[in-house]
Amino acid sequence: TCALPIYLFMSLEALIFDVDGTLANTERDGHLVAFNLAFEELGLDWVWSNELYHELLDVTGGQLRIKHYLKNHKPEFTHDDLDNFVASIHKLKTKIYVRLMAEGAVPLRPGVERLFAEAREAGLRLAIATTTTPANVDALIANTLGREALDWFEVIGAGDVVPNLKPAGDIYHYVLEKMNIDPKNCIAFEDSHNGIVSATDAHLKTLITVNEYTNSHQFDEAIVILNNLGEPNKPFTMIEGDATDATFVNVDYLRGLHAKHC
Ligand code: XBP
Ligand code: MG
Repeated sequence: TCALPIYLFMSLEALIFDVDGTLANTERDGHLVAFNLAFEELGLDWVWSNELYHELLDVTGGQLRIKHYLKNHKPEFTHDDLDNFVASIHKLKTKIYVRLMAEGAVPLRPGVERLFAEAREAGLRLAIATTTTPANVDALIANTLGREALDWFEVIGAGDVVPNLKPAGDIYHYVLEKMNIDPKNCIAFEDSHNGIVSATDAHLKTLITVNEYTNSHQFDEAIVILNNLGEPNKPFTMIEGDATDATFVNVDYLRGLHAKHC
C-alpha cells in the first residue's frame, strides 16, 4: 500500500484498452473467419482450424502470422514477391473483416460497454493500444457502440504506427507519450501474454480478462486475472487476485486495485 501523499499523486486517471480478445472475441469470430474467407476467395487451399489459429496467435500481426504459417505449415510454398503477395492477401482479409463487423458478427464482451460509460461519467481518460489494423478498430467500435464512440478515445494507437508490434512495448509507449501521462496513473486491459508483456514494458499495471485462446497463458505481472469484466447480473469469476466483494468491474473497483498495486 502507498503512503497518502504518494497515493494522491498516483490517482487513477486513464484506462488503456487492447482490442482483440479484450473488447470482443474478434480473433475467433472475426479475424479467423476473415483469413479463411480471404484464402478461399483467392483460390488458396489454406484452411485455418480453430486449433491451428490458437497456435498461430502467438505471432502478432496478420501479415507476420501468414508468413509464420507458410514457413511452418506450407514449407513447399514459394513466391517471387512474398512481401507483396502477403500484403495483398492481408488487404483482402481486412476488407472482409470490416464487412463482418458491419454485419454485427462480433458483440462486445460482458461489461465493456458499461465500463466505458462509467469511466466517462467519472472523468477517466480512455485510449486504445492494439496491434490490429486501424480500420478494424474503427469497424468494431462503430458497429457496436456507434461511430461517435470513436471520439471517446483520446488516442487510438493501432497497427504499424510503431515499428515493433506486441509483445514489444512500442504501442503502449506511443499511446502514453501522446496522452502525456505517467503510466502510474493508468490501468491497461489485456487478454494475452504478448499483450501484458507489451504493457509491462511501458510500466503499466494490467488487468487481464482471459478468453478461450489465452486462459492458459502466463500473466505473472497481472494485478488481477478475471474471466471477463462482469455485469451486475452476471458476476465475473476471479482466476487470480485479491479477495473482493466486487462482482463486476466498475470505477470504484479499479480505483481500489490501482491504489493497492501502485
Ligand atoms: C492482435 C493481433 C492482430 C490481429 C489481427 O493482437 O495480433 O494481428 O490478430 O489483426 P493484440 P491484423 O490483441 O495483442 O493487439 O490482421 O490487422 O493484424
Ligand atoms: Mg489482445
